[in-house]
Amino acid sequence: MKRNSIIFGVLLGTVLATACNTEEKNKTSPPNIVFIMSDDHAYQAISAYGHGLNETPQIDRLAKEGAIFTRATVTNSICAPSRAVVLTGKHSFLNGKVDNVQPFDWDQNNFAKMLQKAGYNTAMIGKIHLDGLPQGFDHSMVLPGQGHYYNPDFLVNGERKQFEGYVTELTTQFALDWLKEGRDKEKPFLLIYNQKAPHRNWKPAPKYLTLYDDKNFDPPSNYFDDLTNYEGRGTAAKEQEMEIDGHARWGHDFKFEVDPKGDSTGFTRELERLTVEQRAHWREAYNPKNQAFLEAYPQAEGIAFEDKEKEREISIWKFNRYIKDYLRTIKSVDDGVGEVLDYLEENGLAENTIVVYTSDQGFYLGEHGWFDKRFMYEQSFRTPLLVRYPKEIKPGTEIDKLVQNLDFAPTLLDYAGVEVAPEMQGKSFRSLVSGQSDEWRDAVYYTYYEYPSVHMVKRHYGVATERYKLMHFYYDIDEWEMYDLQKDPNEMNNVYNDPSYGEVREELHQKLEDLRKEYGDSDEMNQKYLKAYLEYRNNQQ
Ligand code: SGN
Ligand code: CA
Repeated sequence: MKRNSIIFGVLLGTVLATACNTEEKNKTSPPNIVFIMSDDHAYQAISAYGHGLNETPQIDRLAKEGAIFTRATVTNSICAPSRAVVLTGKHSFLNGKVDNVQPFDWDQNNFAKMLQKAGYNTAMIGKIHLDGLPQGFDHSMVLPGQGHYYNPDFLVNGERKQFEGYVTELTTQFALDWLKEGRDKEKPFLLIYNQKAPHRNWKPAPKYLTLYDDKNFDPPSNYFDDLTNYEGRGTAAKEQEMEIDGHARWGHDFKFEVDPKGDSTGFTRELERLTVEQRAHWREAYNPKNQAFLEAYPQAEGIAFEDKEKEREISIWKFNRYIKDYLRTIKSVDDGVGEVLDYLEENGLAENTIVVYTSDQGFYLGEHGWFDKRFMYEQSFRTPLLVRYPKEIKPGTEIDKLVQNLDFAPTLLDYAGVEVAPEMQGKSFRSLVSGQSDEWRDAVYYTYYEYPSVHMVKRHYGVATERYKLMHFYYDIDEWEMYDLQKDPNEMNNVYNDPSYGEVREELHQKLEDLRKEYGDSDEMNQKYLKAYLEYRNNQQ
């Protein structure tokens, strides 16, 4: 009897101690992280940013319940390099992935590896665009390269498998599967959940093929920038190849199987990837719209228009086809965010989970007449950023400081209580966003390398402060541009040679030099990467 009660007492003690420990663990346990990155999602197309273009009620939940960053930027506005910066916390010229073309070295350190070592269960689902098996993840299910919108292949821990369905919905489903059944529930988790959408060529989900059909979108005020040949800017703006009315294609981009001249566009071949039902459904949605256009504008291509008004109408029609498809793909991204947030809430995980929503860079939605990105001009330099963490971030927080994707790794490590690696160049914005500190950098550094290449955006680097921007375009030109964002938010007027900006210009030159020194960049570094790029491309051909 006595022995039994002693055993009982010991057992009870153990149970109580465990209960207390669990409670203790909950209070101090490291936060879970859901890091959501879409591809080419412009801040203009998130309703929380207030541009009135579309509604993204699910993404907006993060802004309402957490923080929205109004001047978050990237260090290099292109896909794979941006992802490399996010993972490594180092500028492109140090992590080596300066363009989409040359390989990424997965053997270097990244924040997922560090969290994994610190006891996190980690997964990467969706688009990553960095070749090789992702390192730092207990589970990975990624698209090879750009991936496909319809019936995509995924590399499931390195093994290629095709799945029937729509990529955005599948990516969400795989992320939820891992949250529900795949992860180790004894450990804190890091889920990187990356959508391919709204990347070119903007193929919407079956259920959204006719969304916005009854709407008309007005293009931005500088949509017809090309008509003045980019007056007030330099050669780089003039010589890009990313105009909606000029470089976007009837087939691939505007989804015509036969162009206005009656030629086949090659889009029929793209549709072969769809199942018979998907294809029939697709044609049911697009054929009538395309037919209506061809009837209204039988001479839309090949014949020079005498009628300026008609030309303008066609250009605006193209903008509408582009923006509607782009926004349709975002609708599915937004739905997915809602499903993941619901899962966290319904399972008691919302309180202790940091949710980040961002994009690999911004995008032009007709500003300057463009689609695509790459330039240090505002719309592609900036990226959306929303962060929810109820334990530390007050609902409705707005941050206008110059944070960058370079800061993501240090910030997430900081939240997780893991010491930031010394080689990381970003800065944790944890105390900034919690309101504990207001201290922040006053300038950020930018680099872009992928030229000559698709869209022909020239190599450049630059510095941005809250008000000004200074850029240097080099290689086949040698031109400086400078903008006063307060007076000229659309960046239409290069003031580099305006004498009244002489003093500001010198200050910006100094800042640029300081930042290049601080981060370890130089003209020699640019030459090294230029040489490697040209050699790599020669060897590929
Ligand atoms: C593809 C796109 C380009 C885009 C690059 C880079 N063309 O080449 O428009 O700029 O990817 O995009 S497409 O015909 O394939 O759609 S990135 O997001 O991967 O950097
Ligand atoms: Ca991208």
